[in-house]
Amino acid sequence: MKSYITIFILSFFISCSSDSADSVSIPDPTPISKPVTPASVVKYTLSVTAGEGGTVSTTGGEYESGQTVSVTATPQGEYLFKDWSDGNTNATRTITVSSNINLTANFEKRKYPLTINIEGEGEVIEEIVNAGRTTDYDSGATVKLTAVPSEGWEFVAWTGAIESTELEVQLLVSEAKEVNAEFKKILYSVSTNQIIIPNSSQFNNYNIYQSIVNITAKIYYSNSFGEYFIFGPSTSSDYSNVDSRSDAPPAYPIVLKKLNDEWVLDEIYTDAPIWLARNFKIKENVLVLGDGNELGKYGAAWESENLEDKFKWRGNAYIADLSSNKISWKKVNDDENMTWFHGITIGDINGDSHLDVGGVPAPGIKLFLNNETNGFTSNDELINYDENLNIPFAIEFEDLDNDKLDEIIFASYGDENNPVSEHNSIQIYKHNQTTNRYERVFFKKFGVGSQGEVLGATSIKVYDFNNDGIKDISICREARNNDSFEIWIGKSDIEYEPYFFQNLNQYNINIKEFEVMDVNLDGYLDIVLNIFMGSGFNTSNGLDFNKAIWINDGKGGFSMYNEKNLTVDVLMNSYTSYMKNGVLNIIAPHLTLEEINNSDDISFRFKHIKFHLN
Ligand SMILES: [Ca+2]
Ligand SMILES: [Ca+2]
Ligand SMILES: [Ca+2]
Ligand SMILES: [Ca+2]
Repeated sequence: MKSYITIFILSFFISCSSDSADSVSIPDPTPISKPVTPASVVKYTLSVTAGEGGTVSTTGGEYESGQTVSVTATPQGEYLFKDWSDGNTNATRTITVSSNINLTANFEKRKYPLTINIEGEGEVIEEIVNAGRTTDYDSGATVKLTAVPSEGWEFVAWTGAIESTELEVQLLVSEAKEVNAEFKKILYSVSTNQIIIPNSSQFNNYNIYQSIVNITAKIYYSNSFGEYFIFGPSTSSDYSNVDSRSDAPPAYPIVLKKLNDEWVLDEIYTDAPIWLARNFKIKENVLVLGDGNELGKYGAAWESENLEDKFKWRGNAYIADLSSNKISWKKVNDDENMTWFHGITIGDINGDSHLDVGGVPAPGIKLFLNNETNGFTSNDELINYDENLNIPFAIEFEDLDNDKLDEIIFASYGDENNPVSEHNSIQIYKHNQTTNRYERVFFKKFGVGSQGEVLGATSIKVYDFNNDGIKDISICREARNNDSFEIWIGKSDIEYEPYFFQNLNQYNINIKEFEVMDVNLDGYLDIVLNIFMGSGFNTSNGLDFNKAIWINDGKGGFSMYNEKNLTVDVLMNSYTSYMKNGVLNIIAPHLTLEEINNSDDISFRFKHIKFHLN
């Protein structure tokens, strides 16, 4: 700053004296009355200094006005001459001394280009760690490079002037250098966190264990309070052959919550006791969960000659309000109407906008109308069902024709002893204004059953799989060793054509239902199977999630995801899937029976895999 002031005074002075170039005109500060003295030689001081990184040929001295002085600035080492403090950029210059002058020669470090090439999606942050100013011969700056992958990408390596796989590296810039930062798309990531369930006399630890590891009714949901996961209740296998359910303590829904990116125990709800939760449905923040337990000493009582035996498999259905930070549960049925709720659904079948509940298969088709304040009323008469037909095993309420009233969709389990049964069929019932009952309006067989084994329907899910605005129907089926799923494409007026069938036996996997979501973000809904066993899934290299993910071709046909190998070396007992922020999430517990006893806390691992498939 000081040098600029000097310059300013100098130029002001020159402009004032431009009309008398042969003499120096100095404003006389002395009073006029003072005697005039003879003119003496005027001297000025020239001061020349060198900034960091160089020298100057002279440091200056006292000069008579008008005298000229030549000065040269010389850089040293890795420095270059930049300029003089008065803005002059000539390293050697001639100065005419006509006032006091202070001049500094400025030098700067020689600059080498550092070229950074980025492959993939991410950025590189450059920071100077050490400008290298302590010695004359320091040849450059040390630069810290930090690789920052974009969301969904990961850093691979530095190549070029530096070879490293570390995110942070340091590089000495002593010559022109080129560095490449390579990022690649994340295919998947796995995280694990430990969850503790404190020991309590309220709960049976073996029931908790069974609830955690059982494959069915694993429910993810989110609301404005966060993300939650429910372990649908399941009782210990110790109770599989009890005389009655009263000899088997029920299990309870265990709810986890995601806090700061970690799953933690939120609550165990004792007001929804269930022996084995099988199917569920969430609609408008309301969950319906049905007890599909198969407890009883008759074992596979479904095949018993005695009709009463199969009816022993009964339990309760609950609806749950999922809109809050805590769940409130409401029992749907009374004790008279306990049902083997293998299939369960929720929807509005009487047009009052309150969500009603349907359950199958035993005993028969159960319909519960929601009176809101007074709870539910059993009303099986609302449907005109021919009891000579097979009892449906899977049920769904969905408004297929957009008239604001749900249709009732069934798929039966089939009957190996009855060749004219409704094997691999679907049937649809629509409310009839005249009879004021649900009457059958559609029935068709897929025809696959004729290939041999009877395929039993275990779930029905309605989505528009070919994006034509008409809802389509997907069915999950099971058989002894032949699970499958199929797609029925909707035509207008509640007419369905069997379109796609996938037998899973050839892949050596067994499934319990599936979730529907667009995993590759192409706008078409895909299917993620809930695989629970099979050498095709549990391979020596890990769990083969390719076999779980089936990609929609846009028409409602599906093929196994094969773009990349999704085998993940991870241990888990069961899992569920959901999409969040364009990423396929698989969440699953890992716990072994050896880790359980009835008197200690339960500590288990909760796994979270994120697949980036688009
Ligand atoms: Ca209703
Ligand atoms: Ca309708
Ligand atoms: Ca459609
Ligand atoms: Ca898709």
